[in-house]
Amino acid sequence: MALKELTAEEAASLISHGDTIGFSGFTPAGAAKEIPTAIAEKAKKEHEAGRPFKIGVVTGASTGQSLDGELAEADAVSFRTPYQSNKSLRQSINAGKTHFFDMHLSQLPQNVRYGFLGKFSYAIVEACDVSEDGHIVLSTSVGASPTFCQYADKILVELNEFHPKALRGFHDIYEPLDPPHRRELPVYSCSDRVGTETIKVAPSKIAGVVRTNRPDEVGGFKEVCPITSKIGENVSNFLASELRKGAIPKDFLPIQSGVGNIANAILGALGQNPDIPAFEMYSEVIQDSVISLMEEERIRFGSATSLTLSPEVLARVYDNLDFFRSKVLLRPQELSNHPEIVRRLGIISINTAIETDIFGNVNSTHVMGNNLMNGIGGSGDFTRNAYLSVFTCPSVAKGSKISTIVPLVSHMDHSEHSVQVVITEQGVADLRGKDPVERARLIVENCAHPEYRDLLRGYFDSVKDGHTPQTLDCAFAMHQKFLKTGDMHGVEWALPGSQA
Ligand code: 0RQ
Repeated sequence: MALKELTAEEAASLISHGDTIGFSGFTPAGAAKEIPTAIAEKAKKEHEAGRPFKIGVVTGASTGQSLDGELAEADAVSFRTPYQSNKSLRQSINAGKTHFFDMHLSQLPQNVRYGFLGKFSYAIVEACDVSEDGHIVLSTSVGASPTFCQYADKILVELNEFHPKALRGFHDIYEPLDPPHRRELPVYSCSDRVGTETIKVAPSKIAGVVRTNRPDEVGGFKEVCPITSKIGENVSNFLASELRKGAIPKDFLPIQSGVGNIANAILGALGQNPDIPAFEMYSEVIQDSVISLMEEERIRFGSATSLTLSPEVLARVYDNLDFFRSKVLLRPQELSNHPEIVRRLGIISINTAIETDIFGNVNSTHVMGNNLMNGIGGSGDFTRNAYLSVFTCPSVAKGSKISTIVPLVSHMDHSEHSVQVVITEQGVADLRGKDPVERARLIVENCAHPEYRDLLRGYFDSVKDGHTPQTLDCAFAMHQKFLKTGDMHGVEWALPGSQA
């Protein structure tokens, strides 16, 4: 049976108001592009004609402008999960026009299978190849696409000829059985292959194939700056000292590293540290610095769910696919982020915080308590289950008007029970085995910016009672000061014996 070829507009015409769609994409890598843009156009026409048109958008994680951006700008997203990083969509969410609920990325596929998110009418997935007998070869990410394809009523494939068909073999497609039949996930080392190269579906389920030739919409990374470089150096020196102490096995452990400029700088620093042996990655995302370190043989293997590479670096990979074939596996996010595997492999997790409080609670998702930034992503999957969990961030934000070290986080994603080490450009606070008072001292003295240290010392020094030196009256005074004046400096604690 030949698969039916459609234009993007024809594909979009199949989508109805109220549908929930599972789109491919984990970061802009491998995200559907052509059909979501056509759906956005359809939405605008429907709105002009006075008819409602909004869909539920479920993806692996963030996507590109053609998906989240176009749909949000067309006011076509009724609800969205599990992670986004698009400016227009963020505005729509923070304006209350799009319902967004956050979720640990490893849990999304099982929540779909369990029916927690309702019925999915279509899976819309980008592929580098699709066969008449229903084998779909994904492109630069796996994300939740295997689950979307199995669970949705119908599938639309974006066959993107920008990606070589020779990507076949880079994917390891596996879905666990659901409870009460679930068994252990058989990944015992980063490079264990446990599944298949393709997603296999009944050909009759494929409603159409739309041909495209478009690169992923991945932006480049900012150059490493003195702050991110110092954070990277602090992380790599800390891990090297743990290795010397024997707290990390001598062959080292797999690294999970967050996505973004700070994470890119940290990986670069780890790779350059001669005291750290060549290592493996078991992470969500393989980004630019990982590829360079593979070429330099500093990273031996990378398991992830996406190849989130700037265009130049992806070109390097495509020019040398045979070299990378033995070094990279792309798995469903259910496996790349699975707590069981993270705990088994002994992963060292390194993620970025928006703010950290003096006790080690971390906010990864909200600015000043109410505005969503991106979402928790995989940071919770890894942090809670890591061998060693590290959070990094610059000690100040917005030209030092904001201290990222605060008395109490304005939103909590990772509690003090999961966060073991906090690292800024100022230094390292190793919180293991420390009580709340010791934690507060370490974080303020080692991680806070010198401009804010006296202020923070004044906060906890004045509280004499209780296990945790916290004062509910003043816990958010720094945030409130910023919201009123645009600057956290100069808070005066309304506490007896306090110093500003
Ligand atoms: O704002 O964009 O206007 O300049 O937040 O901050 O310092 O550039 O760092 O790009 O790494 O993002 C936590 C958001 C950090 C990200 C977060 C402002 C700052 C800047 C970005 P501008 P930076 P990053 C999965 C890993 C959650 C998901 C996760 C994230 C912008 O890392 O989404 O961990 N993490 N996934 O100015 C106000 C503060 C601020 C602040 C920073 N306290 N208040 N604004 N900003 N701190 C695991 C994997 O395996 C991939």
